[in-house]
Amino acid sequence: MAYNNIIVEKRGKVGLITLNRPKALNALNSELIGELNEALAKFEKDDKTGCVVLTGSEKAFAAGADIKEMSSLTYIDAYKNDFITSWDYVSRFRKPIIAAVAGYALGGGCELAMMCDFILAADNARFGQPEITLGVMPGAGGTQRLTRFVGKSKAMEMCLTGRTMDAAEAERSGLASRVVPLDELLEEALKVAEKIADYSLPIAMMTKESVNRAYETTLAEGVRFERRVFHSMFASEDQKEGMAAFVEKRAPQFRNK
Ligand code: CO8
Repeated sequence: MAYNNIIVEKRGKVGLITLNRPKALNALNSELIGELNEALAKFEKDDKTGCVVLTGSEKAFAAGADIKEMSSLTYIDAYKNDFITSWDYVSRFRKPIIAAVAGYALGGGCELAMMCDFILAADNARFGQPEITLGVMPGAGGTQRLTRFVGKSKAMEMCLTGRTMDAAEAERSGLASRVVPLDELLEEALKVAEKIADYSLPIAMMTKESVNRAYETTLAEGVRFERRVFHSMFASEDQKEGMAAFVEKRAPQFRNK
């Protein structure tokens, strides 16, 4: 299906979603978010999709929520319609999803990238939460997720001053998993996604769920959760295949991928 604000493709077992509002530096408006959610829901249902890459253009992953759309919003409308709640579907997407970020990832763009499982950054990436310069603060998890990624001091400085972080600082402080040259970003993201998609999908999904639990509970509870899920993996044919393949010195052929 054709969308107005995103491009959706399949590359083997990898779903590729490209934010595509070039004239507005991929500013996130409600139509774009609706399309993104619909594309993700389709990939979630599609048995032949094992991982998704979310990317933007070389200049901007996304320069934030669409300020022009948001500027006349009233408190009552924001409250009644629970503004932004539908924007965080990415954080509830159950399959692995990688943000491949080049250029600006500001405000809602930075928040969207942080909702993904990890961020691969191009060397020209710039991350920031500049909402304070607009008389608001981050509203799609920025004050919470950025703090968990980079710690209180950096998150507080970024949210209070609106300063941006370059790719090297983002990698150093744990916001990006890795930095790659701009012209290799998409190729590298797709390569990593293919690798993930080649493993057992349910095992990858359980691994994601378990890592995410680290952000939502105590260490003891998280370790307990991990153990329960780990035990359940011994009921899967892919565990039998993965370990048999190791013992027999051959490549595993996972069935559930
Ligand atoms: N919203 C709407 N339009 C935008 C946005 C935006 N966030 N960012 C850029 N644009 C538009 C510009 O208005 C301009 O359009 P036009 O040509 O019609 O005037 C076009 O994109 C190109 O932008 P610039 O001419 O400004 O390009 P520059 O290269 O000079 O500057 C910048 C690039 C530095 C990125 C600059 O555009 C900028 O500062 N943008 C705004 C960044 C910002 O403040 N982002 C935070 C927005 S608030 C927010 O995200 C709240 C989060 C809420 C939750 C979101 C849920 C996911």
